[in-house]
Amino acid sequence: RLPPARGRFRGCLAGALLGDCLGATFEGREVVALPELLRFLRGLEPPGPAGGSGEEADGKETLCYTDDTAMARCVVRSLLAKGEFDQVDMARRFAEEHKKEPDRGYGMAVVKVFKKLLSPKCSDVFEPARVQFNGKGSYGNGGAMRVAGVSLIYPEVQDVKKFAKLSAELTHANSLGYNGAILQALAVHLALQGELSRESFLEQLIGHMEDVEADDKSLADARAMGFEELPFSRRLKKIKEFLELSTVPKSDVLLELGNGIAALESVPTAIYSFLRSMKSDPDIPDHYNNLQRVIIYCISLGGDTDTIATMAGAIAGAYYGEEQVPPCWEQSCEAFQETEMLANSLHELYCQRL
Ligand code: R7I
Ligand code: MG
Ligand code: MG
Ligand code: MG
Repeated sequence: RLPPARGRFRGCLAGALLGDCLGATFEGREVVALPELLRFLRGLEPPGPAGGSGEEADGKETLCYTDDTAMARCVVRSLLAKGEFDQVDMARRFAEEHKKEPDRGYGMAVVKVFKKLLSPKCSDVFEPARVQFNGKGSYGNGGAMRVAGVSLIYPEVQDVKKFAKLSAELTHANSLGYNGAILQALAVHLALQGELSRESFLEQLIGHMEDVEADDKSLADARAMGFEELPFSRRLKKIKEFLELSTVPKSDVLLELGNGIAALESVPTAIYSFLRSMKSDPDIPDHYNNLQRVIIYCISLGGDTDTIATMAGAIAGAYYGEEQVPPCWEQSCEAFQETEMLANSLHELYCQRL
């Protein structure tokens, strides 16, 4: 088996960073008007030959990354430092990162987990997550938003599933949270293999998730939350229906897939955004490439824009590679130079494991 090109690893981390930094500008807005979004994006580009006023690049504001990237980098750095998943090391990095920079926009509840993890009395790093929400565990998208690194170090799909779950369980003990992380990790894993059609991409995800969601805890958690059985698999099937239509109104996407802070209302939306953007979109100017189209579409949905765009950006970046990462977008992002080094090291470890 040949390893995927290094440019896919760089594309993945760069796409994730772009989604977070660009999406953060619009996070929590119910409606994002496309003309406003496109105007914002034009502001990141160097002025054209006609409009060069001389105050480009260095006069521009840096777009800060949020908790999504802060935690994604903890995952990556832990995997690189240990050479494999290490629950104690990863948990410590999450907690220390939050302590160092608490104002990155973290989820309201997860902060309690970080505080407990830093206590010397904490002997089981999974325990603080288990007691969240009266013992139900969080179903937020925090496990999924940061998981891409797992797919960039483990070539085997069983490992991707196993360690995506464990990395998520450090903060998200509800299966509706960690199953979202498994789904996102599987999407990055498949994207890394490259030229898959959207049909077979979805078929493979559905096959895996029907198996993942059939376990007792997943069935019980879905029931307890009042959801239908196999809720992620069901949304993947809805995506298949959407992709067969020539146009899908935004309102239908929001109704069926969502744009919320729950993993169930955001991971399938990110996957749909990636798959739909393989084809052009009459509302998005043609000079934007596929990766740009993915991020523009995610942000245009409103809601949890940084997180949906970072997840879709990771998938699209792995699929299209670094060639589609526009330098002017990337250079607008805080600490963008770090992605290249981290991605190169992940690629090296991935190749060693193959
Ligand atoms: O999932 P998490 O890390 O948050 C990630 C989100 C992303 O959008 C980031 O960009 C950032 O803005 O936050 O953090 P959690 O605090 O575990 O979950 C996020 C939110 O989901 C919680 O604050 C709750 O509002 C909600 N939530 C729940 N609400 C009720 N019952 C998660 N689980 C539950 C629950 O069981
Ligand atoms: Mg965020
Ligand atoms: Mg968010
Ligand atoms: Mg580059």
